[in-house]
Amino acid sequence: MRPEAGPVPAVGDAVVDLTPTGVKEWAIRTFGESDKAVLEFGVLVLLAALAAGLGRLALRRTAAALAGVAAVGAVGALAAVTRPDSSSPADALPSLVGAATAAALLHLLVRRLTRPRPAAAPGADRRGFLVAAAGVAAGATGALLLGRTVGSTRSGHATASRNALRLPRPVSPAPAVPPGAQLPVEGISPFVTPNRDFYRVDTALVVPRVDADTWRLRIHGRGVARERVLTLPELLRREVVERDITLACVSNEVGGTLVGNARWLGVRLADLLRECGVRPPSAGGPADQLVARSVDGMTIGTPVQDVMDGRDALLAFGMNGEPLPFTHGFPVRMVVPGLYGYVSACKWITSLELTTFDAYDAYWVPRGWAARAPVKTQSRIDTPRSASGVTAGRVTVAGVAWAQHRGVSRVQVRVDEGPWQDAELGTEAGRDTWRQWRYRWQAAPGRHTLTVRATDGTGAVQTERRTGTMPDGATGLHSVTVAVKE
Ligand SMILES: Nc1nc2c(c(=O)[nH]1)N[C@H]1C(S)=C(S)[C@@H](COP(=O)(O)O)O[C@H]1N2
Ligand SMILES: [Mo]
Repeated sequence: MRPEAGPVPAVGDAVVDLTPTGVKEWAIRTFGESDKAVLEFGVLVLLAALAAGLGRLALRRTAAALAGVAAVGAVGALAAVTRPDSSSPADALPSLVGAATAAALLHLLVRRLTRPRPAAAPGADRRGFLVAAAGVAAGATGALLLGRTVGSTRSGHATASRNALRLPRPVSPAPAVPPGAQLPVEGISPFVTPNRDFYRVDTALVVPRVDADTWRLRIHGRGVARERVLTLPELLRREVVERDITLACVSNEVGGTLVGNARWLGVRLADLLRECGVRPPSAGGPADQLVARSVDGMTIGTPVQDVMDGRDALLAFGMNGEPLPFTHGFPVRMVVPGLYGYVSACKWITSLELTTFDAYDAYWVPRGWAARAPVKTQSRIDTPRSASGVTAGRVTVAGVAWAQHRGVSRVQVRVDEGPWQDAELGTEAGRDTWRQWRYRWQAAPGRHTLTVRATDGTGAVQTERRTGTMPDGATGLHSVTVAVKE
């Protein structure tokens, strides 16, 4: 069975989809990247509590307890078959087989406890019960391990296809990162975020492991004169480009870490669309929204105009010199400079449909997020850290600022309520990436608050007005307070 069809991930995923956005935001804020582990643990705790309750009930009313087991199984089965990535009723099987097994075991265990005791061996039933229960636990563990082994041979195909992937050389390589883009400051975010440190945000409880050999991308919809279905080798044979692009999440709070910069390898999405006969709205094309779908049923809507306006909107298969990691969308994802991830960066992509914003709302839109969401100008102080202590004298304040596709033209720092002072900028690598900055501060003893703001390439200054992440990205200035010692 597909690992995603298991009752725990299926119910967990359904809970994610049904959870009100406010609660989801709270969970991301509170648990960060452990949010999924917390959710799975919650489902397991709930199941354990239900099992204990049904076990007690079974001693008095076995039929009612069996009905309870059936109900739990039905919830799992229903969740599994109604997931958007479920294509077969067989996805109900893990829950149904699990419930049937649970019912049989409950029956067996309860009988052990309630059978009239033979006078000769008082207490034997309790021992019998414990032996049977231990047997059940051992059997369940064995089944789990067997399932894991079978599951790993399945995902073995995906792993093998990723190991076998040889990334092509780009016809249009990214220019070398200018040496001055990386400032020699301890504690600053590196200009290129290593893959293992790159933030991850998605709704998938089980990371999709897609076999590159069977992967397909379908392009269809309004204004598509020539529909296409592409394989990975076909994509790799196209004109390959390499670009440095900073990706940011709309859920990133001011000063947050849901942003990263990588060197992406892929093909230009606009060229591909043009070959399919797609025209942007500005040239009279009938579709203004490009909806990307992923293997796990995510839908992400991007303005066709943005994809085709000449920016480096990519179908990417490489990230920092290696094939995309599974967690970042192997084998192929979208990356569009200047747009938040939830409206541009579909991972594990399988289809691209041309439609309109009027006709279709992508996944996050009915959940209260804006349908269109360009990245807002932001800046962050990486060092010194908030609530840290420094020694009076020269202190280097440094961090990153981003305003993808507009570029960062200026960064300023304010100490307490003082005047804005220009920071030194790292060399610009391009307007689609973040930019490092540093400010040499003559720190006087006491508690001080440092605040940063950026100006984008159009001359617009980052707004001071504080807004939350909902519906289209947080605004406001990042501050840190530090204690300066003599
Ligand atoms: N299939 C899929 N793609 C997705 C998402 C998702 O949940 N599922 N999340 C999006 C969001 S909200 C962001 S911010 C980026 C994050 O990409 P990363 O995890 O590689 O950093 O992926 C986008 N692509
Ligand atoms: Mo996001």
